[in-house]
Amino acid sequence: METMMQNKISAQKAIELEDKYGAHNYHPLPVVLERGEGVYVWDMDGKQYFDFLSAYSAVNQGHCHPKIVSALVEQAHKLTLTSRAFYNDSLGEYAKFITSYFGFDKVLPMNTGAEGVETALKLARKWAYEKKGVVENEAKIIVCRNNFHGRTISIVSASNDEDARKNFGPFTPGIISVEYNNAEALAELLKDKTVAGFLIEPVQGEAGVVVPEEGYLKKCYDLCKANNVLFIADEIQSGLGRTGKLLACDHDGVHPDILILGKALSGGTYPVSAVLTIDEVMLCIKPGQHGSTYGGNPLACKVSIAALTVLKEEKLSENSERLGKILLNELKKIQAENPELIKLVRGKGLFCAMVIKERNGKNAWDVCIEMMKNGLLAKPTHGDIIRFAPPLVITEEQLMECISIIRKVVKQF
Ligand code: IF1
Repeated sequence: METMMQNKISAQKAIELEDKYGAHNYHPLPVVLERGEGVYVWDMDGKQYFDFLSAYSAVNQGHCHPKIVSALVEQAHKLTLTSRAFYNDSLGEYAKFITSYFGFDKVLPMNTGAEGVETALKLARKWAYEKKGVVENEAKIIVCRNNFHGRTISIVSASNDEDARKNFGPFTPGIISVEYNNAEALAELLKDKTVAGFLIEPVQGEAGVVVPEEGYLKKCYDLCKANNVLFIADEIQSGLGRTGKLLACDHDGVHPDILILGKALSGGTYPVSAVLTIDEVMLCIKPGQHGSTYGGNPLACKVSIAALTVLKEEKLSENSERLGKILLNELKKIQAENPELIKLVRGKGLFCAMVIKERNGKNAWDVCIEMMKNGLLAKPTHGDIIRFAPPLVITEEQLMECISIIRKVVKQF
């Protein structure tokens, strides 16, 4: 009888198999994970790490949260997927739950974040033609420079990141970009009466946790209202407690016209996204005009209710706000102690980033490799930025342990 050890492939073998048979669309850190629980993950050799990426903020509730996993397992034994060709006993309950949780009339359930963004763009265009009176096929969407909204062709049509766009053309027309954190520039573009919507990440994630100035979101929202343009918030990464409030829009008291959620909407157990808006917008889509095989499936509904319930019951937004202040403060001290290596630090809640100055050929990747060796996993973005985003269940004691790891590693450079 083969023992566990005998039939467990090695970490190296796992990497080789992925390299040989999998697409090369990522360049992962050289660590092979096997288990996760709360703020911790373990590699195949049993080494424990703090997860400071949280699967790009999909596991805000911590890895394998017992309440979310048991909701998943319980429903998995009952009914996983009916398609929307028939009703199921979970979607109505979920729709009521999530719309009252965030304060919207209706929800359109999808699966990935990109599908949620695409759905929001289709809703905005349809609303522009059928409610705002824009001439068909003339509707425009304004997006922010350095945005990240997903990987579909229409979404990368809105990107100014060459890696995301190169050789994926031709691109979707009707998308114009505006400088982030510049309300005056937006005001100028909103003079165009064919604009349907303004799509924004309230805090830009991939760009390296770029936090706009206080009041910027409110100014943009007011400008959109004054010009009958939909304010569309992509809170797929910044939402669900990550920045210290339930939504990053809450820092400016903005209630978006269209809200897009994903990632932690399922606590990292299952792809779930959602688009929430008012009846005037949502009812522009009639039966047969939009959908998806898995959108609104019973499994997703139950998992999402559990994930949102955990968020509230365990006061994860409050924990993110309190510990985020400590994290940013400590990162600022580390920056002051190492000005030759660290250009700047920034963040909001447990959503922080450190911008590294390349020195003696060492860059953010090398810092992440050293942190990995010291038991903390983080990933560089755009070469010189390290994102620090632990699960929101982290305790102050665990956070202080992580800060000492970061301080120790930075000193080595
Ligand atoms: C990758 C980035 C983060 C997102 C926002 C929509 C989506 C994302 C604000 C699309 C997804 C993921 C995608 C993943 C890595 C990660 C990422 F580095 F790519 F940019 F988080 F910043 N809006 N972000 O952050 O959601 O379709 O992936 O469910 O593509 O490499 P998705």
